[in-house]
Amino acid sequence: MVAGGWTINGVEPNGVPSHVMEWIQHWAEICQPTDIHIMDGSDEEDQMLKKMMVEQGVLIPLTKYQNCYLARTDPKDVARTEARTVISTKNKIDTHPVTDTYSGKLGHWISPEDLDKKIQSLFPGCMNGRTMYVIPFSMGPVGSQLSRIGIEITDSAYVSVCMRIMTRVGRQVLNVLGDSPFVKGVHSVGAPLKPGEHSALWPCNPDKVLIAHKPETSEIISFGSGYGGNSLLGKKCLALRLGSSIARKEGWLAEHMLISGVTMPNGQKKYITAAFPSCCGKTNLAMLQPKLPGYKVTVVGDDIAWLHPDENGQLRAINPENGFFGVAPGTNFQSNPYAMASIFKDTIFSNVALTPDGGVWWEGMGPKPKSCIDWRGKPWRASSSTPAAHPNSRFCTPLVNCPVLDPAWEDPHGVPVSAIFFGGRRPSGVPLIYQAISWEHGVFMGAAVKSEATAAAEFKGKQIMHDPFSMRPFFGYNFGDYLRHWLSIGKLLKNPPPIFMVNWFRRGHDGGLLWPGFGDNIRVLEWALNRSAGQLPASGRCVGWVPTHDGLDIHGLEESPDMEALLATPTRFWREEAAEIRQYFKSEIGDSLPTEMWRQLDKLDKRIEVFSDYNVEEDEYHSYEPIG
Ligand code: OXD
Ligand code: MN
Repeated sequence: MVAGGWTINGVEPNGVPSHVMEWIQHWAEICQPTDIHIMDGSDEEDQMLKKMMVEQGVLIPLTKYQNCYLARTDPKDVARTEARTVISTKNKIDTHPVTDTYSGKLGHWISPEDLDKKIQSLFPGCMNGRTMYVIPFSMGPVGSQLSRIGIEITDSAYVSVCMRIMTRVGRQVLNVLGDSPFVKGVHSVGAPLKPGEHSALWPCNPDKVLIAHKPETSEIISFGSGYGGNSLLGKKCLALRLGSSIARKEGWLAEHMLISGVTMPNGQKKYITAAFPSCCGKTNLAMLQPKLPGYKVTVVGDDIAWLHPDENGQLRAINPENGFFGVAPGTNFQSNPYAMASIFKDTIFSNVALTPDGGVWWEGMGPKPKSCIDWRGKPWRASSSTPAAHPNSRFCTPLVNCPVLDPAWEDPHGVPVSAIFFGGRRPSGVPLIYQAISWEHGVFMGAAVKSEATAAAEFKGKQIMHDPFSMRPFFGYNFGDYLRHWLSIGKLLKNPPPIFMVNWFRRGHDGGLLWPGFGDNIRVLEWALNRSAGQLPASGRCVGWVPTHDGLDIHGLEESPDMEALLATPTRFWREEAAEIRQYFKSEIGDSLPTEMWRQLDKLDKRIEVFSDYNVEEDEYHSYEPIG
């Protein structure tokens, strides 16, 4: 059948609401695809698309596993492109907190007029020679009051099959949508084909990448990149950037957080959420295998949490996603046995190495294979000096594969949250764990998060960057307003969950990590949950409440950790840290910063002086030499 001249799956698009059809037709006229395919989300469709991509050489079947495939991206299209990710609002101040000294770091603003001009220069004819896939998807359980419906148009079959893993895709979504509005996502790899021309295996247009968001009209426009964070529009674009803006208007929070259930030896179960910057171990913590007897951790989500205060003043969380888009390097049977148990079925790997037996390998997975094909498709040997897998290579796996998926993972009302964690990679100065003194102090701690840069975006090296709430690349609106919103949510909660900061990455004099991490992180969670229940004393320090030196259960650890070094709050470090935070607040957030945040910073300054005698002295700070 035809709509405006286009064949749609060769059939009548029954059941597609007319406002959706009009929108599809509008973009088809601009992008000029060869044909249109509206996804029904069925297994048959999935198999058909994968078969087609295998024939084209876009996907390589991994014969060692069940229904698993490998994709290799263009080497220029391997991570989120933060510098080309923009938010478009009528007024700049609604996107970015500082109006005079624009730095772009807390949201890149573009005017609607300039964005329209860019769209007009990029999209006409961009899908020539390609199929336009239309993907109706639900973020959150289909039909839940807390879920949101989006539709993504894309000319990438890879994006279509990955979206089917990461979100709930199909006709049932359109049935629930009816004639309601939806989030409109348009994506093109930006590589039109002339008649008779063959497509590159990974078409993209790195010089022209644009990832744009229009919170005022609920639209996402993505051009030139097929990399997941840029092209799977339900994830960062909808669930975080537009999501945070919708959440502000509606009185909830959209956060870059995992959600997990922790069952304690007494059988009590508590849910936690935790925000860490990209590539800092959210997936590992989300499905941690506890090294303390009697504990069990179950996962609701590993990347995004939508947090709603319910009518009783309890904070509740849903995971809007349906899959894991996890970082492969470093994942192994020790660091994350449950991820390893999840990913060798129904998974699409991107940019990992291919082993001779039709399997995959990455750095930190286990013993090196003698030889393999690296992520660029080139022969690789164990003696090679380049990595076999890209540091930001990924597995895209359905949540249902996870053996420790929480029974309430699809509860339409969400799970109750008992504690909130922030964290980052901090080689020195920041204790293994500390607890905020109040909700307001916790919001300040979130605002002051810093972390070493990782491979998830285009940054190079190990510089320590501010990443407030681990949301720096994902804020959909003015960061000062975001902080005000967090402060106001605290007032809606009857018992606001306690807020903690954790740092698994502190290093000792020799540059080695002081804490074993992974399954032993349960020892830290145990302390936090006992603190939440008011069952433990703690030591008041400049940063907040720190465990007493025997506060954490460290029995049974192979090597006794240096708890003194792990929990130290060196005065000189914290003086410099507080001064640097003040500078950051002033230059990056300026007048938008709520006065409560200045108050919290003044209090930190005071506590640093009051507690200055207490600390293990500065040698710990000075002796640290960054490694690598
Ligand atoms: C991700 C990221 O892919 O944060 O989750 O980059
Ligand atoms: Mn993430």
